[in-house]
Amino acid sequence: MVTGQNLARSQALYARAKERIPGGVNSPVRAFRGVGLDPLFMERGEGPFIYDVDGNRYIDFVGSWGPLLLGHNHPVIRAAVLAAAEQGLSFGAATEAEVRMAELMTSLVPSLEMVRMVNSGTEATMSALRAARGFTGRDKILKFAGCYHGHSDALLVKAGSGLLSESRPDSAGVSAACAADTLVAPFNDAIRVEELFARHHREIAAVILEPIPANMGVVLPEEGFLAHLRDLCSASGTLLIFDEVITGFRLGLSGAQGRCGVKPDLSAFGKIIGGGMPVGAYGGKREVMELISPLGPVYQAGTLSGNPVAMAAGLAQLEFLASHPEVYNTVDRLGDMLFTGLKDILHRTGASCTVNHIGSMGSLFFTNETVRDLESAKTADTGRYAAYFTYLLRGGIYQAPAQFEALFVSFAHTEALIQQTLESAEDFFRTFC
Ligand code: KE4
Repeated sequence: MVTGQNLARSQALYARAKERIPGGVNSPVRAFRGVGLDPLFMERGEGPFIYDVDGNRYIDFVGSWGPLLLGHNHPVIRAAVLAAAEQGLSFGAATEAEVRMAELMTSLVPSLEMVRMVNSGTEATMSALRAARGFTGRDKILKFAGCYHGHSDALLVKAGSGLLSESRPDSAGVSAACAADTLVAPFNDAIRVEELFARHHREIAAVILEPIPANMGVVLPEEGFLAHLRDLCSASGTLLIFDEVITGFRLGLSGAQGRCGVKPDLSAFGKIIGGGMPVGAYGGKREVMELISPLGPVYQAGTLSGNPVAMAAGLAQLEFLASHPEVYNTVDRLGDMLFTGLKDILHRTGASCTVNHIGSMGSLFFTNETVRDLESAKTADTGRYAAYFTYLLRGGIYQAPAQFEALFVSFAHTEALIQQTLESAEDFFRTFC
């Protein structure tokens, strides 16, 4: 239990970090600006727990933002990484592990005929878009407000995640010319999408979306929305790209596309396929992927793409999931216990919040509106979220330090830990709401 919270070493490290690293962090959302606190510096993870540099232990619902479906420091993943490292860290040459990863991913996801490894989700979505533009010969892309696809220029338009916690959905430094080819529609707004297709008929190379967004908080696609996008894209020669960096292999072995029954032309992956190491991937139809260099004219490359140690981590996690599919029953059941439990607490305490969830991921929004897109998500009271975050943190529960993110349950979490979290949440709502 964390009381009083000695944070001396985090504070000292933060003071040093701010001198040499922008904002003291290597990724904005880690700065805790979304909750008005100084960032914690973490030192160790074990199963469902993460430990800060002052020795405080937390039940971890961030899970490195999604990769750790099996929890921190899983013995199977650790052993695979150590064994791979014994052989060498990087060769800049093809290795067997990359072949096994490509064969495993394409065997699990029906829409994946070919796949290319990269080093991050940003690279995966950026490269998938380039493949779509190369395949169609078109320039425009259509994304959805509040979806976050990493920080490539064309996609930093009305983006989610850390940009929302900085209350600006666009980034400085993205040229007007670049942004001009990016069309934006509200998520779940099929009519607006139809209008954009009508106006830019056969100019749109790709529609890219998180099929189940998690970067404005978790938002669920309304009945028929994904299928309608599929039909619109098929009718106009536009490629449908699912960004499954979060949902891939979290919502099942064939991700959100398997759960929703809609087949994209290309998909982007990351997080879980790296087992905690830097890995991304993009892939899909063979006729598109065969345009990728060295086969075709769409260039894409990476010094550490398919890195053998990273492949070992990702393969260890994916092979474990493929041979233990019951993991999904467990994480979905624990996710349901957490998010349904939160809904019951809101009902009992009359707190004006709403919960969106699916499987082992979900979000608690401090608004009583139905959250179905970015505009409704932004009605959330981020100040009250910050108070909730801080209260639970003091109780030893670590959630996303920002309202517009997701909570992630792992295979390492237990019913007792979910119950402890629910009791802390109920204490908060009974005390402050
Ligand atoms: P990376 O480049 O951070 O590996 O992946 C970018 C990305 C792409 N697509 C989706 C759906 C994503 O969620 C992400 C990154 N997710 C954020 C958390 N929402 C990463 C955390 C961070 O930015 O530090």
